[in-house]
Amino acid sequence: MELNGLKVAVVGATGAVGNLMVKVLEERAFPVSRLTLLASARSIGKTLGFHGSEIAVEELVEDSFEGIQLALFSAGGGISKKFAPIAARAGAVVIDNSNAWRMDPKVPLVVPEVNPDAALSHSGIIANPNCSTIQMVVALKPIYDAVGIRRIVVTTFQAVSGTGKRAIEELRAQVLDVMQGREAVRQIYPHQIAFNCFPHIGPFLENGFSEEEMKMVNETRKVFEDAKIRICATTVRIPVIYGHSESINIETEKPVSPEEVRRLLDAAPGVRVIDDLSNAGYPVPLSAAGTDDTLVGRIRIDPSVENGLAMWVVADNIRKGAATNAVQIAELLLSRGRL
Ligand code: NAP
Ligand code: 3JN
Repeated sequence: MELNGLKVAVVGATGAVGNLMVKVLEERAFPVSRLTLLASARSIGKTLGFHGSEIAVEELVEDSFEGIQLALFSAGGGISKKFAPIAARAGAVVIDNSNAWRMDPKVPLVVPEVNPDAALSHSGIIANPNCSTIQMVVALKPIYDAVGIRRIVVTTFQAVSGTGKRAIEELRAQVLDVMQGREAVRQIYPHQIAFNCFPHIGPFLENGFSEEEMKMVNETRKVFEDAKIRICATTVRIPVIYGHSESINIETEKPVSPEEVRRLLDAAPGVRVIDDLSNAGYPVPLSAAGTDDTLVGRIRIDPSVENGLAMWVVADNIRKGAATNAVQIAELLLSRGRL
């Protein structure tokens, strides 16, 4: 296939996120002249469809990036740590979905609706934040800009697709096991996930928080360029396949009414307000799944603090939370003549 466009590689193309990256490149008609699909040796022999062609998956090796202009990575932090600099040295712009480079001061951490200009200062690698961070900052940035935010308390309700394709299979298999009276088999998670939930995402750290919780704290501070904003996160895994939900309480610098917040969010890029209580109108994972919007509802005063607001935010964790955000960064670079 020879089309006008860029030579693009997707690293981790056979995974939950990588697969969707290929789909999102196609859906958004991103200009691709040649697509290289990379994964482990286990995937040799597999193919993926792209614009009507079947493309063979290749094994990721050090020479994989010759001639590549854009490399989208989603094969985990270890692979990104080793191969993103190799791809960048070969001349590619890397957009990395892992935790490997997010907090490196030389690497921009970008959500196009929130801090697009940061992307322009890259030196070969740009990082995508964690999915839970992305949807939170998309929803909060318009409020942050209008009235300032001093403090955030967030509890997440995260879908199993955030853990990858094997976790999706684990939930499906456990649901069948339980419904058919068998014991649920656990392989990925520390507890049964079917008909259950647990406040445990990533390893626990010495401060008692999980790694996922501290990602939300540190990444939000970096994206907002605000080292002082106070944040407390609790991240919870729930038996949903696609769509992370977040209950968010904020303390703003200046007072703001729920009506004004609805108006600000209605005008914000990438945000859809669904807040119609009389018709059970609020976001749910099943309405976010398969879309690229960040859905916000249940916007109300939090009377427990001065200038308090509470809201409920839902997005498709592997679309806006990962694949779509990465492709949007590439589109942003292209539109600014930086790709
Ligand atoms: P997944 O479904 O388990 O897929 C993992 C992918 O990595 C597969 O394509 C796999 O290839 C590939 N891979 C594994 N080991 C490899 C190796 N040694 N060499 C080359 N490729 C290798 O996981 P996922 O859910 O797509 O997530 C992948 C990564 O994306 C995560 O580890 C995380 O860093 C990132 N992620 C980010 C977010 C976010 O919040 N922005 C959300 C989810 C995931 P095989 O099929 O050949 O094994
Ligand atoms: O669990 C989720 O819902 C999101 C998971 C993200 C994730 C999973 C494994 C490794 C990450 C991430 O994006 O932070 C990583 C990682 O790159 O460290």
